[in-house]
Amino acid sequence: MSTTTFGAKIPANPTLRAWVEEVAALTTPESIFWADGSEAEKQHLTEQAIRQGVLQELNQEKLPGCYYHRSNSNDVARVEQFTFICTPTKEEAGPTNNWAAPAEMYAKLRALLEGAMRGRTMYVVPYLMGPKGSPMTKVGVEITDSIYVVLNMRIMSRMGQVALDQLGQGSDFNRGLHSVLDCNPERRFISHFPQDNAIISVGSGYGGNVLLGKKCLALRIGSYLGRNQGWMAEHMLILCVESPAGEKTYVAAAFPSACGKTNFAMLIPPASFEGWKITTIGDDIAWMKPGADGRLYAINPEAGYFGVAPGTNLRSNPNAMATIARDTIYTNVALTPDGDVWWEGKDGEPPAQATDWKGAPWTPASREKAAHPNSRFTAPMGNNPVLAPEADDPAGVPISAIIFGGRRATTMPLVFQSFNWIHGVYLGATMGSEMTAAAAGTLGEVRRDPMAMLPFCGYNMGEYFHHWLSMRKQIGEPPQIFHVNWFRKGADDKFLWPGFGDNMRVLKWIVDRVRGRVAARETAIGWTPRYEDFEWRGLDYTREQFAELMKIDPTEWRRELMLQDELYLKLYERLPKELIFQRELLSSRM
Ligand code: GTP
Ligand code: SPV
Ligand code: MN
Repeated sequence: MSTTTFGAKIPANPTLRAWVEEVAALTTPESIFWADGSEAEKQHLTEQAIRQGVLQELNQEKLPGCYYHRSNSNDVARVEQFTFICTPTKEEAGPTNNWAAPAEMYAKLRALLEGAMRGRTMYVVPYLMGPKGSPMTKVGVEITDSIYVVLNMRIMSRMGQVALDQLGQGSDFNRGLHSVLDCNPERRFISHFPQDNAIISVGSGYGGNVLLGKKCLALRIGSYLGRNQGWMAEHMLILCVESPAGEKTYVAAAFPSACGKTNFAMLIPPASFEGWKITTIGDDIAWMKPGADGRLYAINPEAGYFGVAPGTNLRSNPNAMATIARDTIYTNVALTPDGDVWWEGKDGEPPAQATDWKGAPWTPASREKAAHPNSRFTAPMGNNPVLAPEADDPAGVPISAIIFGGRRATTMPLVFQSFNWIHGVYLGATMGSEMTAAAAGTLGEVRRDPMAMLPFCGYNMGEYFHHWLSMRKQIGEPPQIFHVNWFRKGADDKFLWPGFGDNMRVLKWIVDRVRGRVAARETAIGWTPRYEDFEWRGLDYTREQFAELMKIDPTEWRRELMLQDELYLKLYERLPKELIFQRELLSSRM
């Protein structure tokens, strides 16, 4: 077995070396490649990926540094049914996770991994989740046989030598092992071992299943560590609202997968909001910890965006379009004859001819979609024209507001504010959303997705609610909690709210609320805005339209309360009594 490095020395860390040797002995690769994260290494790996047909070069004049990847058509989204939390007892994983006994899962995976890398290269990818030098940052090492994973991890995390430097001689790092195997859904397991700080993922090459720093470490293992260590790992974007006077307010928001985090994090305010600016700290994950001053501080553990392509265009998200114009890996979008990319909802007319995400010829007359609905881009955050400098700040940013929001055609008004932290936790815990293409499942069906963490909580969801409630005691100045819904529809099945940049109008109300500058109306469900408290300049939106958008319909809410039962019954044994009281209070207010 040969070993390659690209500039980096093989680290002297005995724990890391012993583990890498152990994995090599099991998987028997032809060679081992230690990734250093350098530019030269990127070039080398990219050339190799092109030779192997894993990547295809795109039109370098239009899209410099951009490449195309097509995944196996059976492997295009996260697979919640094959995702496991392997804790000593089933109780610890809780009723919302698939559970397997660690010893059994290790044995099963070991058998699958035996000789799995024969004749192939095994890549060792050290990485940081979090800014260099932050006390909140964690070290991970992912061993993978996928060159696509290495190139994506390079974008999504601070990868290579920087992580080895932070690790030094330490042994506190997440061990992630990934092999595509033969990409067979019957041998696809995304397994987490929280007590061992370990992840093993086999049988898939799709982002959320295999970029192990992201959902596996930063959320599933992260949430477990956070509960034990007094911090929170959340499926939240982080943004900064800067007023014309230069006043900065930091906001975190949890929306389920494919429900608008990337869009909201990069929002461009309408022209009438002169002097207002939104900058991005993160678009998917927040790690939050109480600071010495009693406020809740957040970092974005990631360094790039793994974003949904369909619907991204110059009107909906110009900053994303600028971000993905270079140094981006596109996965499962459509290809045009001139080496450009296309997806449903991109600007301009559809191309007369294209190759669809499966590699088949496509024309606008085709019945199938050109790009997969969950096709994605992987782009470095440094490309974002509105990247906040704070994204690299080891101290993080103090959060003033937390927003929860799902995709709801009915029931949920545009925005309301909770009465207090416990009520806010109840709003997050009972959040519902329609299923999207980001995970395999029934599209459009409303399911409870507490805090947008249903697929990502690495321990018992009831305990997770307890953790949220108990965090209040550590935070002297807690963020205010809000609920939003960009997706309410009218009788004509059209969205009632324009969304995207116009969400700034909601954000401004939220900022004004947390700064005590605006009144609100008390309703059964929480504090709501009055029409006259919104900044309407530049948008023709009548009082009547706003009333329909904000309507609280008692019949719909009675159904909503019944739907919560599904979750409450499932979690009954560990459900905090505070949440049961909140439901009772809401019910009596209704
Ligand atoms: P993940 O990466 O899966 O976690 O998704 P995300 O939460 O970052 O969602 P993203 O911003 O990529 O948006 C997903 C889809 O929602 C896209 O098709 C967007 O066009 C659409 N979307 C985002 N914001 C809005 C909005 O304000 N209104 C409407 N109607 N659609 C929106
Ligand atoms: C999500 O599904 O919430 C994503 C994409 O952000 S993935 O990384 O695949 O989980
Ligand atoms: Mn996400």
